Amino acid sequence: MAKTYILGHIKPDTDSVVAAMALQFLFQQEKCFCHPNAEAVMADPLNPETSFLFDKFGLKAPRQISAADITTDDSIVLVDHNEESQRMPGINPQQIVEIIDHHKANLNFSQPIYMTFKTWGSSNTIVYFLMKQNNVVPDKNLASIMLAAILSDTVGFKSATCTDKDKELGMELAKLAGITDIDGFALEIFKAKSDVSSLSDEQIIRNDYKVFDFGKKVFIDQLETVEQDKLVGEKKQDLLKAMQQVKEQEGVDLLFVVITDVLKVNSKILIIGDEEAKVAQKAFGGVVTDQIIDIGAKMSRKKEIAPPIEKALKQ
Ligand SMILES: [Mn+2]
Repeated sequence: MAKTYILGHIKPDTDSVVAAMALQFLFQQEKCFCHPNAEAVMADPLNPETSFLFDKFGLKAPRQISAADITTDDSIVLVDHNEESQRMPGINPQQIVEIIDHHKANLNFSQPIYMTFKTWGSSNTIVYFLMKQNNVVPDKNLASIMLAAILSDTVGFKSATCTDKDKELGMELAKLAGITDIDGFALEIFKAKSDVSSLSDEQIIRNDYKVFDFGKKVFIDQLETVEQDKLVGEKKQDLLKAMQQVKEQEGVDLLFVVITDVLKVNSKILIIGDEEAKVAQKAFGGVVTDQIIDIGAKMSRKKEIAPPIEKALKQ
């Protein structure tokens, strides 16, 4: 029997993996989606945060597959991504029948498909919304990790991408999960995410980076952590050295490393050169001191950090 594979993006985060599992649950409960033989799968292994959550709730991770495992009769549902650069390499776009996502769309398909796009903070908010529309209720463990995924993607309901819908539906999931101490749960997730003890200095610089083309090539890495003091303190010199190496390896014009403290709701940027200092001061105001600039409560690279840098470069 032909299968429907539900796939999150490559190098999946908690939102991606859990949304695929939640969709599998929904498709199995509700026949109107016409995916009777659906399976959540993933392209790469779990990250440390997601592993922590699966251990905590005793859940099994989806199977890891490659495009070669998908036969020509099978269908594909994408969740938490849509662009080709984010998809499992080698999958045939003609087999994609449906997309559920909260990112900017960049699509050009030759066939009509089902699409559910919302500008909410987490794909799991969208999947739970679809569950509610169809009177499907997730079990306690699934509700727990769906809440975890929303808290992870919205930095505990605090990021600029978080909407009222994320809070409203997140609170409903908390009730189903029997979780009352939401801040405590969020802190546990942040600690799992920000455990940098196993990462090398270069891995920290490459932890979560994007290279933007703002006329100049700008590398922006972001680390969400509860240990900001340590990273901009005792680890600063080592990180600055690694930044210089990565800058040369990548051949970028500017390189920034943003250390975001998710509890204090504060970001500090490590500054390696005069050019970076000039651009950062123009973009955020304030002054670079000892190769650090404090940019206050800005936490979203997409909405609050990359746009001012782009603007400063174009002035
Ligand atoms: Mn997401």
